[in-house]
Amino acid sequence: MADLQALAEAVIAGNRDETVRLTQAAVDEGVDVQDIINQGLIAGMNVVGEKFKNNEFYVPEVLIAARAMHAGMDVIKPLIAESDIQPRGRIVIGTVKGDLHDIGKNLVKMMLEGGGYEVIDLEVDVPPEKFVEAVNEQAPQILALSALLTTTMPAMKDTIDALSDAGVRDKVKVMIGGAPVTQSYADEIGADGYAPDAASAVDLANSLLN
Ligand code: B1M
Repeated sequence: MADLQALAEAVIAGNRDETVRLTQAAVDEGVDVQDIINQGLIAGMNVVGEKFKNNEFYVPEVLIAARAMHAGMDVIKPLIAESDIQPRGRIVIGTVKGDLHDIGKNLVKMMLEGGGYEVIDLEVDVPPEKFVEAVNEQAPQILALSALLTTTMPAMKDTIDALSDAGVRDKVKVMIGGAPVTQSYADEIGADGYAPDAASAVDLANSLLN
């Protein structure tokens, strides 16, 4: 019988081969794809997120677990395409203009994907107008902005202002994060939320959509 608990544990351990094997075994046994995702792959990433928040896991463990999760997702992607499974929501993410740091942003992206979101990554040094364009073209529920430099934090405000100027501010929730960013800065610039780390970003996205 398919062991989704063992699948979740393989993700937590970052064991890519075992994750692929157990995902394929579950598929071969006809386990519902949604169950494989929710009770196996996402369940594992949820535990990884908790461990990261509690400082039991550090960046390398999270990256290795996310790699295993992605390998499992690759097994079931063709099945998702055939089914009517919808992602939890769509998120456009990027590091703001002038800022080239992407390690934290990539972690947030991976955790959001592990949380069941479709994530469109605009990468780094993204000008406000490119974020506006993505909101218009991709219609995400959430725009996620990352900044690692105190000097690029104002680009978060510029991006929110650009959304307002383009008349699309009320079409998307804006969440922000990055080492120098704070909740009070989020309040100051009119962002909808702030998350201090990648695991909290998933909790925040969930609460913004509820
Ligand atoms: Co830069 N850098 N860097 N750097 N760099 C810092 C950030 C710095 C604190 C180092 C220092 O001086 N002590 C400092 C910023 C000072 C400040 O502004 N207060 C700094 C500086 C000054 C610079 C340059 C200006 C250096 C120079 O050229 N003179 C330059 C700027 C380039 C540019 O961006 N235009 C620069 C360049 C670089 C590298 C290219 C060499 C490299 C980046 C490589 C890359 O990202 N691909 C680099 C690195 C690696 C760092 C440090 C060492 C590590 C950053 C990192 O990846 N942390 C950093 C010092 C440090 O932090 N010890 C430093 C790990 C990562 C997992 O954490 O990104 O915080 P973090 O992400 C976390 C949370 O913040 C949160 O979740 C993540 C996971 O928990 N989070 C979000 C992040 N985004 C989020 C979004 C969310 C929610 C949560 O919602 C949307």
